[in-house]
Amino acid sequence: MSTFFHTPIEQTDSLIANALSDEKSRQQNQIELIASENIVSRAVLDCLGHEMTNKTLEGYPGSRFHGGGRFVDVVEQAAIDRAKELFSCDYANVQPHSGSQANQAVFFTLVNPGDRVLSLDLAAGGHLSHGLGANLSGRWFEAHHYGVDRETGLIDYDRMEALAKELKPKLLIAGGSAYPREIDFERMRAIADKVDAFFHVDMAHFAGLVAGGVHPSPLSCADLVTCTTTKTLRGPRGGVILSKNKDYERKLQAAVFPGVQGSIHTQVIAAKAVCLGEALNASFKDYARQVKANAQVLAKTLMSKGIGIVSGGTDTHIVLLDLRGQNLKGSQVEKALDAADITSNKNPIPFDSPRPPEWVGLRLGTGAATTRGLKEKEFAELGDIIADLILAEGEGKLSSVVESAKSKTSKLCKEFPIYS
Ligand code: DSN
Repeated sequence: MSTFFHTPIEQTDSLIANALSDEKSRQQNQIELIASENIVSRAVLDCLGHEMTNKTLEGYPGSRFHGGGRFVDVVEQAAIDRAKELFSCDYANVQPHSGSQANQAVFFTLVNPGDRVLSLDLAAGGHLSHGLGANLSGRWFEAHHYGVDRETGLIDYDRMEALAKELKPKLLIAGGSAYPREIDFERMRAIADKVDAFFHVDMAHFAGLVAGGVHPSPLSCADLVTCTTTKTLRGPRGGVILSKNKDYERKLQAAVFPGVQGSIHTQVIAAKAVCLGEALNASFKDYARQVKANAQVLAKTLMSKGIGIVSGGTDTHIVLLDLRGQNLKGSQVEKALDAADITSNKNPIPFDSPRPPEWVGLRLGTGAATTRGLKEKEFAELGDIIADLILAEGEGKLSSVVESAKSKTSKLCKEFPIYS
C-alpha cells in the first residue's frame, strides 16, 4: 500500500500525467487573455493538492455533521473573516462550489419558483445563471432582461426602470460575464426600491478590482452580492456570497447547505482563504490598478488600429471586440490568435445572434497576463500583435503574420515566466 501513498502520477497514469504536463506548458507558453481566468499562486496550488481534500464535512464551523473537522474549521473561519474584512461586510459564506451555485443560493433565499426576475441580457454581457432559458434559473423563474443602448453599448437604465415598472420583478440582478463598464449600483438600488424588488449584484468578474480599490463596491447598495474567487480575485474555482449586514444570515446559511449543496470542498476552502489573504496584502492594490491600466491600453491600441471596441473602452479588465468592421466572426479570430499562442474566447456583442458560430465578438481580459507581470508597454505590444492578426485574417492573409506574431508572444512568455 505504501506505493499508493507515495508514487507520483507520472508513474501511475501516463495519460493524465502527460495531459497535466502539456497543460502546464501551454500556460507557460501562451499569453492568457480569457477574462475569466487568472494565474494562482503556489500557495493556492498547495491547498488544492493537499490531503485536506480527504475530509468530508457538512454544516458550518463549530456545527458540523461529521467529526474530525477542527482544522477545516480553522480554515473556513479564516476564509469567512478574510472575506468580511476584504469587502467590509458583516456576512460571508465561502462554501458555494461555483459562482452559479452561489447565485442559486441567492434565488433560494430571496425568491420562489415562478417569481419574476430582471437581469442583463446574455448578449449584452449577462450570465447564464441569471435566467437563461436553458439554465435552471430560467426554467424555475420567469426571467426578463434589460440591455444596453445600441449606440453607446452602455446599460440603458431608463429602459431598465421602465421594464421594472411594467414587470414588477421580485429580484433585480446586476453583473455578468462580458459587460466592460462600471455599473451604476445606486441607480439600480433606486429602481429596485421603486418596484419593491430585491437587488442582487453578481460581481464574479470584477471582485478583484473591488478588493483592490479600483472599482466601486456594490456592498452598500445590494441586498446580496455573489462572486467567484477565480477571475480577477485570482484564487481557486469557487463561489462566495456576501452581505453588508446579517439580515439574511439564517436563510443564506440554509440555502447553501442543505439548500443547494451537500458537503464542502475542504481543500478549495483552504485555497479561498489563501487567496483572500493575498488580496488583503497591499501589493494586491498595485495588481488591481495594473489590471485596469492594462485593459485601457489594450482597448486604446486596438481602437487606434481600427478594431471596434464595444462601448468605446473599458472600466474593468474586460475588452470586448466588435469584429463587424473586419467582417469576421469571433470564432475565426479566436483561432487566429490561438495560432500565435494568445488565448481568448469568442463572445456575443450586444444584439448579436443567439448562435455561437455567428457571434461577431471576441472577449479579452487582462487579469492573467497582469499577474504574469505584463504592464502598459507589453499590453500596447500585445494590442499591436492582436490587431495585426485580426487585420490579416480579415484580408485572408493570416499566414503572412502568424510566425512573426508567434515569436513576439514567445518572447513575452520567456520574459515573464510562470511556475518555472
Ligand atoms: N462565466 C464564464 C466566463 O465568464 O468565462 C465562466 O466563469
